[in-house]
Amino acid sequence: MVLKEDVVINNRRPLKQVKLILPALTEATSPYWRPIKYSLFPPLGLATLAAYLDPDLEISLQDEHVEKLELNDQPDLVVIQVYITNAYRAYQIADHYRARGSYVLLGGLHVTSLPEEAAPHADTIFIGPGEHTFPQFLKDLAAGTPRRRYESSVRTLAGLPPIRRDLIQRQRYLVPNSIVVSRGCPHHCTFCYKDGFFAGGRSFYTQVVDDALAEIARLPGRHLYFLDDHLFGNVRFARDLFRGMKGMGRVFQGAATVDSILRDDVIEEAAAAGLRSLFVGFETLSSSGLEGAGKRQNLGRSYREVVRRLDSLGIMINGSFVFGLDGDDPDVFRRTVDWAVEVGITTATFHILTPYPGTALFTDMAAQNRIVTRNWDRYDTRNVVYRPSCMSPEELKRGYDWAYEDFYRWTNIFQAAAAHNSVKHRLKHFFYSAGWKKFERAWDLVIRVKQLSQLRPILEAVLAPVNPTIAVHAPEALTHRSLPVLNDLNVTKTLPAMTD
Ligand code: B12
Ligand code: SF4
Repeated sequence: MVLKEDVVINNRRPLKQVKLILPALTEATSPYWRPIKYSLFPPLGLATLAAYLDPDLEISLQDEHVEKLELNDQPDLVVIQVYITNAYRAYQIADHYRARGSYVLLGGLHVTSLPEEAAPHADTIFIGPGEHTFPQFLKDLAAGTPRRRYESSVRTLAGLPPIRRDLIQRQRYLVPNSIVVSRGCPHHCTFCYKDGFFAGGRSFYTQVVDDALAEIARLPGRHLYFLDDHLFGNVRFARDLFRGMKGMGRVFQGAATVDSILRDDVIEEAAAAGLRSLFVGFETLSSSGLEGAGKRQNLGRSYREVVRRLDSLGIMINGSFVFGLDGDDPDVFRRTVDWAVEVGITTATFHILTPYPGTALFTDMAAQNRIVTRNWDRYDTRNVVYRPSCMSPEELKRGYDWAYEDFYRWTNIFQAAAAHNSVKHRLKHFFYSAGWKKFERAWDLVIRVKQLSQLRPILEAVLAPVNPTIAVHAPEALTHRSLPVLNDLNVTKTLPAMTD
């Protein structure tokens, strides 16, 4: 750790105030602004970096998704996280602070993809994960020799200092307990950010199991959300993690691949440890689409068997689907939605294929002259930024909008919920799916009156086990404190069903 008295910025300003900023991905004025979506997770990456700073410094962490940024201050060091769709906003904030004499750092996914674009807006840029480069920068800064550019090559999570969760305003998020116990993924899908981001070193590595368990133990409450790209990516790690979590009384959500659900009994271990909902990358029902996307781990696997297995363990499914892969025709939307409803997928996340700079997909599309815009604000997987092979861009956009609308129609929510064998699973499916998409105005209200944390017990209750042999105590999770908010949501009458 670097102590504050060692550090002098630009050879003139002593380092006293540090500000970490996550600029908004989508502005609140945009038609796509969904307050609940942007109030789910706190800025974990920045809280991870903050752990390397001297705790005696004045440190603030601001997330523009949940608060208005205070821009009239003059911090000595500004650390900004750049994703593709907040890049222009991030550059604006960076320019603002540099004009005020702050030393500005830019890092994250987009800076790693396009360092030359980011560099003019920063004093120093960072390529790749920051766990090694950021502390190195702090040392160099203390020595008066900070570099313009740092590239990550050392890849380990060993000895990671505890994340500065105290800087996170927990009450502003529905899921303050987000956690990542690994980085990257063992697979190589051509549209994914990960090969580009982790170039120059290992692209999949995990924490030591005991460190991960200690991090979990530090988190208050019961609900956790693992943001790892692939929670089951290392079988031995996953198995040990879930065995260690058994008996902790946690309920959790995470993400994993199709093959890892079918492969062995890790999924049973996860369910026994408290896994209640899983994000699964089905992406497409077409095997040529899978081949084109380099998604070999899905090829030849029975998606129905994946659903059956998760269903039998009472695990809800958030299915991820991509539209616009080469070979997709205008029929793809109906086929996909029909299948998802028929098998009982709980929630679906649809994406328009998006070639992120730095991916193999982007390189191929650019070589074929198929990229139609480089306005990064449009790279949000809701807009068509390339020329699809078997339909027009307008058909793709219309089909994508239709898929969301159709999947979340009441009749389809009922039908998909009815696909489960157990009555309790049907009810949970219904509440989770309807709650996520059908009560938007109620979510807005709860966020506006800053009562989001009151809804956490309800989320935990909906995530209670379907199979009573998997022991956790959901009914107690629903306290009287939740009730005023539930009245606003107009679901009070239905509560007993959620916790039966
Ligand atoms: C949480 C999350 C969100 C949250 C984001 C807000 C938040 N609070 O972070 C929400 C739900 C809002 C979200 C939305 C979307 N997301 Co998202 N999300 C994630 C997720 C699952 C986890 C992020 C995380 O916490 N990672 C863990 C931390 C430790 O890592 P990190 O944040 O990357 O930070 C590290 C480094 O990047 C680096 N670093 C970062 N900043 C800086 C700055 C400096 C100075 C330094 C030194 C280092 C540094 O150091 C940190 C420690 O190593 C990632 C997947 C992933 N595994 O990262 C996808 C991911 C970031 N999302 C992605 C996408 C595509 C989206 C959506 C477009 C999807 C959609 N259609 O809805 C939307 C964006 C909407 C929009 N309008 O743009 C893509 C990004 C692609 C890209 N090239 O930008 C990812 C990578 C998923 C994927 N596999 O494709 N997302
Ligand atoms: S499985 Fe998921 S995280 Fe892994 S490379 Fe493919 S898209 Fe990326």
